[in-house]
Amino acid sequence: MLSGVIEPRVRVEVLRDEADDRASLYDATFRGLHAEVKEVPAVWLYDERGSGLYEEITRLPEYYLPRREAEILRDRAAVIAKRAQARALVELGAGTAKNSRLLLDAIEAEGTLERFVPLDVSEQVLRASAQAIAAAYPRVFVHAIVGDFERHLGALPRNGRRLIAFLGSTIGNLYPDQRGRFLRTIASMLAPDEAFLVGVDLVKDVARLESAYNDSRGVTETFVRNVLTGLNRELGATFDQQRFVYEARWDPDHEWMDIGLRAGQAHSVSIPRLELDLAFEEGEPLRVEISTKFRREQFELEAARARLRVESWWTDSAGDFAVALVFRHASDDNPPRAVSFERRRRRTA
Ligand code: AVI
Repeated sequence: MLSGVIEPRVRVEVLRDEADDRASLYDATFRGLHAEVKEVPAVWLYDERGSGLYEEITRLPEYYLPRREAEILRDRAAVIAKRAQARALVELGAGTAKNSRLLLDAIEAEGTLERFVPLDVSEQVLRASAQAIAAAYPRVFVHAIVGDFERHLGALPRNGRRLIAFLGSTIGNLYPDQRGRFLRTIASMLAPDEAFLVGVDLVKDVARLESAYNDSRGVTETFVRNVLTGLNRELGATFDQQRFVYEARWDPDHEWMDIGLRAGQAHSVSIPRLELDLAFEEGEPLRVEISTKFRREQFELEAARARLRVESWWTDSAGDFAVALVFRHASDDNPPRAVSFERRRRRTA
């Protein structure tokens, strides 16, 4: 574990181990390319260039998600801050932490804010945003954690009541089983008075959903194609961009956007560092990510299965996006003490 102090109020803790991460990414890539629908882990999207492209996506007119979420947070941040009484705002997958500022402002105004704990896989993005937040909030200590929200939640600092935020509908990029595991981990790490705040994109008109991922400037396509560039660079692969077309389409059965590339013709690709020769049929898809869209009842059910309770559910004025304030299930706060069979028998006798 590496630690570094850049300026007195910023601490950057690196939980990722590069060699370990690379080994597990290569392993997941190998497995994904052998799945029924060939797939590349979405982590490949977020190299330095990809992170910049994603920032650009968040400003696209078609990509409504961050603006809708900001509208909700502007309206509700004060209520959230009052309810959460948080000394620390923890943000999972923080990136440039744009919408977190709305929460930081409100928690600061509530008078409880001491620390901001952003967690992100990208060290570079995190260091820059940690510095920017420290400069903008002179009374706040920033403890940035370079890590993965699926693996490093257990390492989050616990000194003082936390509000744990997972914004931007990033939860929608997890498959249902991963999401279940993630929510169960959140439930297990929340203290009874701590809150989890999650932003989710909602099911809506298909044309609007598809245009959010098929923007007219082609930024999302470049973002997704950048994965092939990364695979060629890092694994010595021979993916040829010309042989693939970009595709982002609504899958009504799973209620997710299916995002990736499709082989225009039958051909093979070699990936020497994975010792793999891969045959693509004409029209065969290569998935890069899914982006699930939610319905309230479904989300509440998933939360309940993970022993979480949705206390508030706010949407923007257009009903496009929702922010949910979630707590551990009340009945888990004081689990009933096991009464032995012998004592029960005596009591009922
Ligand atoms: C990060 N995540 C919430 C984005 C999404 O909408 O699923 C990633 C993205 N992919 C293409 N555009 C945006």
